[in-house]
Amino acid sequence: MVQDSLATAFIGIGSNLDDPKAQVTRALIELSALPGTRVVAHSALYCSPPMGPSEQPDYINAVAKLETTLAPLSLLDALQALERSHHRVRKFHWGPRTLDLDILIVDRCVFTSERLTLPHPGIAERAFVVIPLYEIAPELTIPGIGPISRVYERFATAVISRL
Ligand code: A4P
Ligand code: MG
Repeated sequence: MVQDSLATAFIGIGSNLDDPKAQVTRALIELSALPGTRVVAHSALYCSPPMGPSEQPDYINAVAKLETTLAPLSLLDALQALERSHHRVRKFHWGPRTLDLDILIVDRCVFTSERLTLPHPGIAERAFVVIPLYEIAPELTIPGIGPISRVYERFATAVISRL
């Protein structure tokens, strides 16, 4: 569903299979081609060891800031179609993937429904989300959580490198 109003959304992008840097770079271009959508900023690419099962390659992550007329569930549909077009296969929880696109934040939305929770659960616990998000939006307040600057401070010693 396309709504008249423009929403600001932050998208977490992750990959650890089949040339992850190229997967993330291609996803940034594809996001800007979604209907009614512009990528207004994106972070650098970051590399970090896997959270969860450790027998999988390191991840490349980035965060993009969108302006979009897509309603949140339509945005989720569009992102899942992009994941499928990158041949994502779900094998096990937190397993390796060619492309993961998470809706981190949409405006000030705080809600849980069957298919979508906003902000994305665990947003404040993941260095690979908080560090690129802070890079592009240091003044952001995460709805229901607080200023990102406070959250960012907790990751001073996180193992993650900016490419
Ligand atoms: N869903 C609910 N809310 C959302 C939302 N805000 N955005 C539902 C996107 N999807 C949302 O998603 C499962 C279901 O969640 C969807 O069908 C949707 O209806 P998924 O992408 O298959 O699940 P996932 O990615 O395995 O789990 P989750 O909880 O998104 O975990 P993460 O945070 O993506 O963790 N290590 C490093 N270093 N870097 C990574 O990027 N990623 C993961 C996965 C594990 N370890 C990692 C990384
Ligand atoms: Mg995910």
